[in-house]
Amino acid sequence: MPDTHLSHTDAGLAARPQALRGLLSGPGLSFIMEAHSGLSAKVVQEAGFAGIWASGLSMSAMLGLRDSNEASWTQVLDQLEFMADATRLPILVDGDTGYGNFNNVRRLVRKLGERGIAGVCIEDKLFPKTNSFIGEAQPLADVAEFCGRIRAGKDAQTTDAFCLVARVEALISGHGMAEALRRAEAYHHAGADAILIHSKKAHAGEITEFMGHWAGRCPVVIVPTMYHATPTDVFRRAGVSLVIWANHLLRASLTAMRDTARQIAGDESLRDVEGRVASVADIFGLMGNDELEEAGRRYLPDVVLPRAVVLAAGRGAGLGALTQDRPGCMVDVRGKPLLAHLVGVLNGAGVRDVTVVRGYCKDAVALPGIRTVDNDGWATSGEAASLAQAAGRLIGDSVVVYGDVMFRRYILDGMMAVSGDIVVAVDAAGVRTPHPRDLVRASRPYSPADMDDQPAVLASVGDGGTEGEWIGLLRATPAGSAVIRAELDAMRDDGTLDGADMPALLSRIAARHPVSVHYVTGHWLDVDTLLDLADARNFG
Ligand code: SPV
Ligand code: MG
Repeated sequence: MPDTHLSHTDAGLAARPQALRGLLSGPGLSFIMEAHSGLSAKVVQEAGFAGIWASGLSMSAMLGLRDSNEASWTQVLDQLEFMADATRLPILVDGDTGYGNFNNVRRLVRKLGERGIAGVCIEDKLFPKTNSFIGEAQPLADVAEFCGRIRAGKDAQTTDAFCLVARVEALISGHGMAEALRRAEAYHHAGADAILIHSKKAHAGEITEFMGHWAGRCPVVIVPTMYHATPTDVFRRAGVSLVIWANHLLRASLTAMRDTARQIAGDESLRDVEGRVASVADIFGLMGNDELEEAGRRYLPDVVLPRAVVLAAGRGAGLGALTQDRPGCMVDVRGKPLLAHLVGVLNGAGVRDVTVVRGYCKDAVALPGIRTVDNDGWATSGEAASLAQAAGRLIGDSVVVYGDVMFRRYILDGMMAVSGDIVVAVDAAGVRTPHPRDLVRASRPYSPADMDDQPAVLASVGDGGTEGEWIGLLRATPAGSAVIRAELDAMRDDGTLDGADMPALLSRIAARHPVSVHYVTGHWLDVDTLLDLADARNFG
């Protein structure tokens, strides 16, 4: 199981609060790192931190908001849920003031518990809060009232180990050390599990002084954002329990995002950025795509998605000089190879696994997302031999298509709906000069009233039939694919494979096994000649 779901058993929900409690009250100094999203939470875990600070400042900024309770507390809860799902780490939430009075705090604590959040820190200020580093002398909460918030929170916790940290703002607000200690003492007595003593001085003097007076009454948490130059050993020697690195992933990502955005805006290119940014493979890895694939193998039915074999070994000599250094399937049609259009239509119809049989100028046949097999004997063999090279891909639901055709996707969608193990698309319109070799003889002609509930049956291809022209496209069920493979084997055995084209193969199959005819009327073309190519360029 990845870190994507916490167990909702009582033990599962208690594990993370227990881990945070261990960081607060264990021996020595511990560290937790800010996160503000599922992604940043994963980064914190990957770096080896033992816990997460769900920073109010960072979570607000992540939403494009100010750290002034502009995000509602349920919106914060949603962010926390993503973070908790993304990691195994205990999360200490920056709960600001608790979003109101004692009543808001106890509701917050209950909801945090339900989401497996380990603890909350509430600060002794007033709702709506202002970030501690803005302005001077922010008003503080009344001590007794704030103690009520602490008691209500502790009474509402759903697991014993849940941690409530009380944050003392007296030093930041200019009320001095005595007031800070008075408040810390009161909050400790009200049931706080730890005190967060906050300071905005550029040195740690206030912190070490506080620690001296406090003398280990309960664990102390600090946020050294402003006194960042202080050596960590100073905190260790002073007896601090937990250091929060409060906002550094947000700030680091802001710098990186700005640099990258400016560079791309200026260059109008990705050239100098690629390699400096995380790869998409990195993102897939961090999000646990492997686990999803593995789970798919466990839970999805064993479905083999439809595959296609594209027969593209011939030169396409009718295109003249255009095929001097590439086969016809790679000739440009409106800015991309003819084959790319064909693969796009196949993909659009849900056929993602496309194998292209190459022959003439095979190295020129390269497109993202296709597999290739080679018919190196393409010059002396025919289409059946090419298909035989790809017989290993002809399993399950499959499509076989010539590499020089273009057709509207609805034709393939329509073929998928026709019953029969093997279905061929036949153009009945006769609007163009048909290739004699592809002429179809069928059990009945096309009728405009044809509703396809009784498909015509193929008799033969290429012996002068008048029912239409095979457009170079067939589809087969798993059983149909097996029939085609068996026929290819039989042809190899009887020595006819190398000399056979697809019409010969189809005629042989039709003599033994019903092949359904799906009639179409136009909306496809093949590119044999320069005239065809001109048509293809208008085939929008
Ligand atoms: C936060 O990270 O939102 C904090 C810490 O509250 S600080 O901004 O340093 O006050
Ligand atoms: Mg905050």
